[in-house]
Amino acid sequence: MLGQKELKPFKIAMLGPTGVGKTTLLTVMRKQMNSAVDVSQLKLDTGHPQIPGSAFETDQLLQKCLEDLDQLVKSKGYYAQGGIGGTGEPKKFYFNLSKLKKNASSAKLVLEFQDYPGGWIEKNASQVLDYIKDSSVTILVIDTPPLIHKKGKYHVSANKSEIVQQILLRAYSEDNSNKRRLLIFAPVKCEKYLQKANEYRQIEQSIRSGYKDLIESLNSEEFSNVSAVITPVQTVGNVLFSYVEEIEENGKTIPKFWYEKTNKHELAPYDAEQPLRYILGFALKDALDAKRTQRIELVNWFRDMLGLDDDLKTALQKFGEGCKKDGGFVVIKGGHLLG
Ligand SMILES: Nc1nc2c(ncn2[C@@H]2O[C@H](COP(=O)(O)OP(=O)(O)OP(=O)(O)O)[C@@H](O)[C@H]2O)c(=O)[nH]1
Ligand SMILES: [Mg+2]
Repeated sequence: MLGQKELKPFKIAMLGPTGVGKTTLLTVMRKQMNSAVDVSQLKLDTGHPQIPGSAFETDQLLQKCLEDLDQLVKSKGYYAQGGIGGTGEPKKFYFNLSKLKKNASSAKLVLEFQDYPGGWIEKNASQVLDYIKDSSVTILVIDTPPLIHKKGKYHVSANKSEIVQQILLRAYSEDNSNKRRLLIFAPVKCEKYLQKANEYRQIEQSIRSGYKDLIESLNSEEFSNVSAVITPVQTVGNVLFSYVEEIEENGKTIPKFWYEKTNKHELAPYDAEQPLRYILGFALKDALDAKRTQRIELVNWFRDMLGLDDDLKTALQKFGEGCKKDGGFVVIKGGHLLG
């Protein structure tokens, strides 16, 4: 039924172990996009226009997550408790972008975010590899307090950084298509490190040391098709990392990270739409360059981009230009691949 006019989505894979905040990031990204897109005349809707029920499904899921997240900032007591539960099965979230003030049939760019249980990076790694190979963008979600606190004492265990680096390098080397890729390091739960001027530098330094092998490898000629950026996201706002309780159990130390609430009991994500700005800038640049250099076969969603009217292109471009470039935001490599 989809026939020739099938709208191929632009694919984005989430990456990170269980509990780092992948689903939360998707939830707040959607929440903040609404306010961010107005100025650039873009409209963000949920769902894939050609998959019946996908809008309802994405909406329902995000709404539930939003309610649960709300409870994290609104719960009684000094420390933040609760939040959303783990993802039990793989889920695709669809967002589509169109020009504001156009009818439903006007041009659209469809984004497909692949979410799944974080435990899969160990238990079902081949599936995770396939998701990454198949996507143009990977969002590596990083739990920031374990990355930074006590010089990253709990980084390897909380962020499973060794496994994650192996998976990424494998996926990128095994892919022979040479398509352009964007890797987004997304440190989340980083409110505490963005309160005082210059503390944010710790985030970049810690990522550069915590993912040293990966970043060094990506700098080789083999990966000239890969661009990498850091976009810190204050996922919930008003909840700050406080301290680590080290619980001894069967001779092992299990860390519990405690977060304290500010006196503002509201969900206030900050910069959650930034990854999306980078993604759209990258996607548009890829499509426009492919058109110029006739690399059409590399960009399978590109034919649909061709169908985008000039207004939508301009709106996307404008939105992409809103990418932050300092205050913790860093282009690690491949700046020329970004919009
Ligand atoms: N304090 C604090 N907690 C957060 C933040 N973001 C997420 N959480 C909580 O961390 C827990 C894990 O978040 P999820 O988004 O479910 O993590 P996930 O990566 O999707 O985990 P899996 O689905 O199991 O792979 C939830 O209880 C969230 O409410 C944050 O910014 N601050
Ligand atoms: Mg999840």
